[in-house]
Amino acid sequence: MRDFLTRLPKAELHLHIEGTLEPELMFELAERNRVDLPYADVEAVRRAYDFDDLQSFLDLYYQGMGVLQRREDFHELAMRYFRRAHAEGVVHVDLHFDPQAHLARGLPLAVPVEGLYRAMRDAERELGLSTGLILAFLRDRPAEEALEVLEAASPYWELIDAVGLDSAEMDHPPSKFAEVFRRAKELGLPRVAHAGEEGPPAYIREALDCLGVCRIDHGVRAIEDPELLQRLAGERIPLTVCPLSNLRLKVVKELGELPLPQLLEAGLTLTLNSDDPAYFGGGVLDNYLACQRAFGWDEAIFLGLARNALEAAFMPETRRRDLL
Ligand code: ES4
Ligand code: ZN
Repeated sequence: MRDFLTRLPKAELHLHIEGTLEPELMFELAERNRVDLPYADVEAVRRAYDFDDLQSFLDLYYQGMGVLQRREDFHELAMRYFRRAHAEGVVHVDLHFDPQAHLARGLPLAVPVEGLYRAMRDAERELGLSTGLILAFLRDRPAEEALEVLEAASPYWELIDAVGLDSAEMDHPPSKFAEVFRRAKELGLPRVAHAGEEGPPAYIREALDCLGVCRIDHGVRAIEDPELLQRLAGERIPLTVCPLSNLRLKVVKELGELPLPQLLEAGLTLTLNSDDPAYFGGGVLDNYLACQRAFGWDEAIFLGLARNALEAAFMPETRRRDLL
């Protein structure tokens, strides 16, 4: 099964590039950029990755990315991830990045965007990997700031494949960002949003109704709302679920508690993704393997999940035809 799942052409649709920062690179960049880290060594960093919930993870995630200072740092971060993903049989990645987290540290927008974009082109040329770029807004910051970032990104609108919504979900409903997402729609940008990870099913409805999203990131709490399940199935809205993330952030105590078999039974379009692989102990393949162990799924189910991801990915139709 491991061989089959490795060879299966997979697309990753839910990945935060800043969440691919492994402790080894964190230390290298801290030294190179003279940034102080509150850890003695790589093992101490790994020991700190014991999270109670989403917020306790986000605190370390925003702190860790402080070592990313130059275009080259973002390029190296992304290339290391792309090489790893390629070796696991990943053929396409839609990556989120968090511009506000970098702007708040005093970096110009050009630093993350140009570093990441160059890595995306290099990965295409060197690895044959296609990629899509998702500019994510931080939902625990003001909506006005998100709108300013979207406008400030005008030199890069052509390079961006979609906008997204991430960070702390509770008390930051999607409706808060209705105006920002209206503007993104006006610019012709597809929209996605995290919803129903820690937040209630009502947030998934809002993401659909107020933001016009074409995919829901996470969405596992849809299981609590039968009417919503029917709608997600009927409109074929893909959910980008991240099993190891849900486990490490204590959304569930064991993988087997995740309602993935029930969501499939209800006819939903699921995809399997890694979210923040450096922090949650695994990449895409590990997430596939963990589901195999937890749910005993056969090859046909995994073929269907991988196909769902290729169908929902932000990639040129010519590329999709080649892959499907
Ligand atoms: C995230 Cl797991 C998760 N949820 C929400 N926002 C995020 N940003 C990075 N990882
Ligand atoms: Zn996420």
